[in-house]
Amino acid sequence: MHMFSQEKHFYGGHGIVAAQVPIGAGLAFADKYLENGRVTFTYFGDGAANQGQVYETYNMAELWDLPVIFVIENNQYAMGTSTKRSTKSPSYWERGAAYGIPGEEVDGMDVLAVKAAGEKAVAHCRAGKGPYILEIKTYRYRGHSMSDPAKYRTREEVQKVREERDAIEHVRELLLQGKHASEDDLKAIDKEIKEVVNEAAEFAKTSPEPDLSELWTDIYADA
Ligand SMILES: Cc1ncc(C[n+]2csc(CCOP(=O)(O)OP(=O)(O)O)c2C)c(N)n1
Ligand SMILES: [Mg+2]
Repeated sequence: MHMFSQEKHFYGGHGIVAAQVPIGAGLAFADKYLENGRVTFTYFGDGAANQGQVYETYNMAELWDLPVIFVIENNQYAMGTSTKRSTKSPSYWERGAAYGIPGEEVDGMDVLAVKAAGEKAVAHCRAGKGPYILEIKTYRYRGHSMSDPAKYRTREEVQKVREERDAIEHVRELLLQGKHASEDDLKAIDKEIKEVVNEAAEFAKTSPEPDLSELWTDIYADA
């Protein structure tokens, strides 16, 4: 199940790993054509970054100077293996060089670094210079799904990242040290977020199942 909101220009996720990359470039193509000044962010993982369609997209995006930012969320793991076992070149953003697309590595655990890199990439696109790649270095705490025993790493590794590099803990420290917020303010935010999530979960659980006829909505087939 994926979220989608045309009104908010949020075009969802896709069940096919990396399929969102050419779709993101397509949206950027439309924006360029319509001259509306918009920039598209298209997000994908380290696993997805080894899919062929990513590189077909890079070629076209750079050829047509599309206003698209490719955000690689490198959390070090794909479905059941680590980047170390699956990937020859450890630096994903550098692959843009083959197509003339600039990019950089960003500390994904540092909110201010991510903000600054995002702004730089948007300015690049808005200046008509074409696509940009941001490789966001982060970490995946949980397995791929309920059935992932995560045998590809140790518990100690996960614990160490939680203790030393956690992104939320980092922003918490920045806010407290800079006196932008008190412990109580942060507790109130936590409480509010829990309420929003609980309400959304309750809404999903209590909503009626779609009618069976919906199975055919927006499905087309040639006989
Ligand atoms: C084309 C395709 N192959 C395989 C899968 C199964 N699959 C779902 S997620 C996933 C791994 C994705 O890893 P990554 O891109 O690193 O994303 P992460 O879950 O770490 O954010 C795979 C192989 C799929 N959905 N689509
Ligand atoms: Mg990953």
